Amino acid sequence: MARVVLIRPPSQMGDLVRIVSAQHPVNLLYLCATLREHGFEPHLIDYEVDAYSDEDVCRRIDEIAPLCVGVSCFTPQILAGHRIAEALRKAFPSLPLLIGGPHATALPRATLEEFPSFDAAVAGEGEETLVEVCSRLRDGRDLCGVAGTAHRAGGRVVEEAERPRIAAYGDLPLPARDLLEMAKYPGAAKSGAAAGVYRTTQVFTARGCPFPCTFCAISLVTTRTVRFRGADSVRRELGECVSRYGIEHVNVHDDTFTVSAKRVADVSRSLGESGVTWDCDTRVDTVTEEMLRDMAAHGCVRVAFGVESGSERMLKAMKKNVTRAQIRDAFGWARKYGITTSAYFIVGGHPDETPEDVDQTRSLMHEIQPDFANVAIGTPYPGTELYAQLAERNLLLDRRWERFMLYDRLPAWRTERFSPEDLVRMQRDLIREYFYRPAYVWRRLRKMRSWRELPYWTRSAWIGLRYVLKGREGYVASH
Ligand code: B12
Ligand code: SF4
Repeated sequence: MARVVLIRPPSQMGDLVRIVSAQHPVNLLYLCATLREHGFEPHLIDYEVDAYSDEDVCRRIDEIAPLCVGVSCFTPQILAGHRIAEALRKAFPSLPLLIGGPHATALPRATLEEFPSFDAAVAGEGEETLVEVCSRLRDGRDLCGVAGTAHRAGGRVVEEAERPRIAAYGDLPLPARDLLEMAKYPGAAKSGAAAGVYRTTQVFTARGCPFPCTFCAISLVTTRTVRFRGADSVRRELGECVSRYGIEHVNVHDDTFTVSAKRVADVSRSLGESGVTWDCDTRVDTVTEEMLRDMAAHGCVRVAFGVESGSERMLKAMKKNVTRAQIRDAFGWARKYGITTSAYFIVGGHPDETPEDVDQTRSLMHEIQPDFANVAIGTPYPGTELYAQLAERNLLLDRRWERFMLYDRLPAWRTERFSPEDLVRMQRDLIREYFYRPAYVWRRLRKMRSWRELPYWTRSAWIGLRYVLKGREGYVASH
């Protein structure tokens, strides 16, 4: 049986990775399950949990002797991903090397032009494309005509037609969690949930988000058409997670979980019946008080809302199109039913943001008092409207992709009013002012679900403090 290796490169999150801990690479587990269903033997190498070295990857590939190797990269991981490809190219000159993920989706041709060790890029959802690519390679054929790819032919890069999204997404096999060494994932967290405490996995019950937020790269892969999985398939996955892997907590990873009220009721019930606690990400304008009450009754312990800004002018400009009143309501309702609240904020999410807009974000943050506030620097991921806006105004300073992080790097862009250093300083000031107050610390301690969480929160406070203090010196000089 032909073997195929998929690799997740090392995390680029530096110290902060110790706050969030490694999540299961569910995207790759879907690819592995689909390969298996089509007669291939998938192998997963995860350098978020294993220590990376060129020697290690070459040794493992030598042992497995695969038909091809695929590397999965977010934009800031692309250099780390290419380093892997370079090492493999040197050691195995004729081994086909593929790249996939959000960066290759946005820039399939440019990725191959910039990173010569890759033979082909897969754009968009990868399940069907990867099977077709591997079948061609197994049969000794080239990739001409394989929709959803860019590849090299006759010394040129050829970009094929887009592949339509997977219509029967609900029919995909369940993610191949059996390929994970579970002990290496001690219980992943999302912001505001303790890592390493509850055995956790991530479950998608739908793909796609219909909203047009200018800074968001999500719909590039999963599209703006929402596709829901059948309730049976979700129940089967939850059952397997609990009975086979002892999962206690689920991060529901749908792009906007509450996009359909009826659906939320069905899925919440399935989650509740499976006995896990769970959390989700969503928007403030797609929840109601009753919905949040029912979610809490079925084990939802945390909701993260994309708040983004306290300035309604910015919320419009970023096409988030929610109001401060909706934000206040959503946080009030969630709190009323005992749900831990997380809020995602952005500084520099639009090129015209002003210091006054940032002040409004600060005041809203202190007004709604989320249990956890996540402040990101608006990052122009390729393919987003934000990227196009900054490029058009000549505000992209360079393309050092490793800097395209929401945290911990000096941005490779600026906005009309803010330099890269300003963006870093404002981000860190907002974080410091919000978290490092006695009232917040006291509330955090009171809201712990178990004393087992204490070491996690202590570690987070320490890592967070180091992070904001680095900011006061300017920015992260090492990057
Ligand atoms: C879960 C998640 C994480 C997890 C890690 C998940 C993982 N698998 O490694 C955590 C929380 C750690 C994380 C961190 C970050 N994330 Co994140 N994350 C997500 C999230 C919510 C879901 C990922 C997912 O499973 N998607 C669903 C599947 C279907 O899509 P997919 O991942 O793109 O995979 C499909 C295809 O791309 C393709 N594919 C992927 N890899 C490969 C490889 C090969 C060989 C092939 C053939 C195909 C292929 O097939 C897959 C299945 O169809 C997405 C949002 C989203 N909905 O995608 C953001 C998202 C991927 N994250 C994003 C970002 C920016 C980050 C960070 C850089 C943020 C930061 N801190 O600065 C960090 C980077 C961390 C690092 N490792 O260095 C961006 C990526 C944009 C970009 N161009 O890079 C996204 C799209 C969200 C956004 N803000 O717009 N993330
Ligand atoms: S930020 Fe949230 S609501 Fe907006 S497009 Fe992305 S996933 Fe959808």
